This record gives sequence, C-alpha cells and structure tokens, in this order.
Amino acid sequence: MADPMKDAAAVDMAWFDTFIDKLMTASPEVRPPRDPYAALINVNISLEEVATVTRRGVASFKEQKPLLRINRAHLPLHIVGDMHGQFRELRIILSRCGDPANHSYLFLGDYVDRGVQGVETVLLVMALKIRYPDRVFMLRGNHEDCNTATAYGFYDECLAKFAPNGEAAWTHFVSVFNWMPLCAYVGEKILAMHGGISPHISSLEAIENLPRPSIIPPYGLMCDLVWADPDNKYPGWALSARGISYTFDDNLIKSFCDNFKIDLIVRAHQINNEMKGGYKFFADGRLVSIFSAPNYLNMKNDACVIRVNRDLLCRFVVFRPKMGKSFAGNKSTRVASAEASVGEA
Ligand SMILES: [Mn+2]
Repeated sequence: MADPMKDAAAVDMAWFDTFIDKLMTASPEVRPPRDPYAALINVNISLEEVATVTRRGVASFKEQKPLLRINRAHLPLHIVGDMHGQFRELRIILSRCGDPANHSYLFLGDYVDRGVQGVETVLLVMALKIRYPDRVFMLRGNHEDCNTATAYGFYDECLAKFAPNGEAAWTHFVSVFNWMPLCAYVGEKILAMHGGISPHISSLEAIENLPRPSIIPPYGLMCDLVWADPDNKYPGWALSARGISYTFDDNLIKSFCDNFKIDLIVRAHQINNEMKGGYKFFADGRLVSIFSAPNYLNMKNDACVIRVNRDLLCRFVVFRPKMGKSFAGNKSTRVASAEASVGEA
C-alpha cells in the first residue's frame, strides 16, 4: 500500500529537481543597458518559487543547530567562500567540483549583495541544501541579514525582480536568513565560519546555543562569527575599521586552535590583492581566508574553493577571471582552473 507521506516527499523532491535544473540550465542573456539588476543569466523566478524554497529552507535549517557538526563520512568536502550574486561563477564552481548529488559542499555565506544575481545564487544553494541535506551545508554570512542586505543591493534586487511584490520576496528571504547556521565543525579538526573567531567563544556549545531566529546583532558572538577579520596590524583583539566587531592577531588564532584542538580555521569575508589564488594564510597556516567570486567588482581577483579530502588534507581549486565576451556562458573556458597542494589540515 502506498505511503502518502512518502509520496508527498517524493513529489516535493521532484519539484526541487525541476527547480535546480531550471537554474543550472538557464541560458545567458544580453544585459540591457542601464538596468543594473537585469539578470546576466536569464532565469525567471516567481514569487511562489521564492516562497516554496524559503519556507522549506526555514524548516530545513530548523533541523540543524547553529553549529553544524560535519563528520568524516561527509568527506571529501568542497568549502566555498563569498559568491556575492555571481550566479554564473557559482554554476561554474558546481560544474568543476562535481554534482552535489554525489559531492559534498560547505558554503560560508555572502550569497547576496554586490553582484546582480543574489536571488538566483542564494536560491540555487538553498534548493541544493534542501534536496541534498546530507551533502550540501550552508552557513550565514554578514550579508544574509536585513540590515546589511538593505544597504548593499539585495533589497533593491528583490524590488526590481519581483515588482510589484518585491517586499514580499524580500520578507521571505529575511525570514530564512534569520535561521541560517553560523559555524561548522568539520571532522573535529577544522572550524569554518564566514567572518572569524570571537572573544565570546567559551566553548563550542556557546555557538550551538545561539538563539534563532535572529538578526545579526551589533555586538557579541553571533556578530563576530560573521564580521570579524584576522589582522596583525594591532595586537590581540582590536576594534575593526569596518565599524563592527574585531580584528584578531596570529597569537589569538594559535591559542584558539590549541584550546579547541583545531588544526585549521577556514573563513571567507575578505578579498584583497594579497590573496593570490583567492586565498591567504595566517598564523603559520592555522587560519586560511578564501574568496570564491572571481573578478569581484571588476577587481580581476582570483577565487578559490578548498577541497578537503578523506584524510583532511586540503587543496585549493583556483578560478582565475577571464575578461571578454568570448567566454560568456561557456563553462569550460570561462575560468582557468589550477590546483595547488598547500598545507595540511
Ligand atoms: Mn562578508
């Protein structure tokens, strides 16, 4: 006899398969002049689709704690940093690193803002997370927040793409942002988050017990996890020039890793011209910053993804920007990729 619950779940997953396929196969379109929010890849997303994915997203995040414990059975794992609405580049990363149906991913947040396809980017990652809950893990960045995303483009993108229902779409997104996990503990050796460590991490349970749903508060543990940066300009904890949270130096990174018996901290949140290959190490290799959006804001920067193998060895998959229209929409030539074996986790 048919199990109605099982049938409903199968129909549900079929819906997500169709939605993922639609996002992965949509064709590039020529961007009309003077429309900064026109999609670079033509995906028409309805308010109903936003409602379905975000509602299921909330339910899916509610099943997880704010600290994700990702065990070794999930290795190998690809760790992806900031995407900032660069939907084409997200599709390239997924094509290059492997189908999430049988390859694991951990995303470190900042899906939206700055780039023009935050809607498509965050919906694709979230749909994959819902469809493959044991393979795709998703953390919150500082841009997955109502205060930040109103200032840096995502709110305006919602208004433009879903007019006259932009506010409704925006509200759906904010409701799911407030439930996203903030930190991942991988193989009991790697700690990953969007921003950095915090003077308020007394134990991993402190992260596990963070209250949700919540906006990102202006102070405290949740704030630091998505906003803090490593920096040796000032000793110890120093107020960040961002105007929120702290910077922390190499000594703090080393003592944190020793106290928590962590080999490596992986975080995102920054790109600058010191980050050749899209990454930079701190504290003698105890912390690495990664950034996964190549040519971010036309900076011509490299980007990378970390591949953690079954022995917790880390490699970088590097994506280099290529300019010009000859590569538009062509997955194989849009980015050059290279691998460099660097350090151990
Ligand atoms: Mn960030």
